[in-house]
Amino acid sequence: MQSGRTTLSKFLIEQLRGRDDGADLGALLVDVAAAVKAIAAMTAKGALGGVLGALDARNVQGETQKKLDVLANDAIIQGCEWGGLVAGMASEELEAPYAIPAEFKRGKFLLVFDPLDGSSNTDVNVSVGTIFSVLRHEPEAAPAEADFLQPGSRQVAAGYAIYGPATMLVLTVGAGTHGFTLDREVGNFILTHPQLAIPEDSSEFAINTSNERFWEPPVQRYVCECKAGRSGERGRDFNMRWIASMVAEVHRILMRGGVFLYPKDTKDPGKPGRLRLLYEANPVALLIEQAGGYASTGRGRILELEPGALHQRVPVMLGSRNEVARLERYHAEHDRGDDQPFVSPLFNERSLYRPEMALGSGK
Ligand code: AFP
Repeated sequence: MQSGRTTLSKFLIEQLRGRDDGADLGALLVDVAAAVKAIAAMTAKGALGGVLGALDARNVQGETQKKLDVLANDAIIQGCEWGGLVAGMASEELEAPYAIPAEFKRGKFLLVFDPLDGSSNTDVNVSVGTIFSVLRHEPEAAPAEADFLQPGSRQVAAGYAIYGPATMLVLTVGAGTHGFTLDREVGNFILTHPQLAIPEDSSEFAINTSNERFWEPPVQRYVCECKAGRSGERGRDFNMRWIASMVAEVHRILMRGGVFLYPKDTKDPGKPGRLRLLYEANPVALLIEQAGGYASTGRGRILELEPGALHQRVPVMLGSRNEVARLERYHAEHDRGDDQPFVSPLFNERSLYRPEMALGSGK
């Protein structure tokens, strides 16, 4: 039964009708969706596509590039550069912004993306995704790097695709967060999850606990309390998940609540967090807030950060509002110096959590 289904194109026409540049924004998002379908097809082939594994190259972050990172990057650039809709693009895989070739008209938008988030998961057949953010660009001139450095609150659209058992596109144009499922036979994204809503409270957290000794005390306190469950401060048991693919964690949170944390740590003092502000944290923060959740660094709203560099990293804590608010409170108490050492009944005297443990050498 095809009739009565809302396709992505129909949804965009209805959502953007009457909005300045609405038709152009809709057309750009349709181009992004077409690129996403190409990436979905590549990832779905797995080992049969001959595209798994690493390249003998590193990206600007010094991370080993996977073949699929580069192919996904090319799919988005080639899918979006020709339509006269974007003035420039920036990607996790490119050191500097990509300038639109002279043969194509320049448009009013900037497209910023992580072509394949969690790409280390492709070799083990676990969900990966594409994250993107659309910003406005007023001048006629080719955009400089500084033009991309806009706070997340200025995004006109944001979304991600998740390549899992089903391929989904989750999107906001500033009026709620909505999920579309790819009908592979027909090739259309169909609205299947309108108006997603994240519960305010949750008992599920996601964090890479192998970094525990490098975290700041407020994060140690929060996680320690979650692990203590009903015998501790929180008075109820928590569940933990870690997929190592932010898109998949965020997707779970949009479906059933929870919190995802990639906090600042002392593992690599040169990196104030793992995730990149412009093409990971900002788009995901907008999606989460449009679904009623909250996204913070622990010390303030992610969407209000003034970016200082294209590949800037930030601490990320997002999901169910009351949990993220609690994390902000713990950071504030710690910064004021009035947080109490947390004593979990699960820990004996020797492994007692004390704030100064996190401030030590990190060994
Ligand atoms: P990539 O963007 O390099 O694929 O990294 C994925 C990611 O940034 C994010 O999706 C995960 O939450 C995180 O890395 C996983 O990191 P670790 O499990 O290695 O801590």
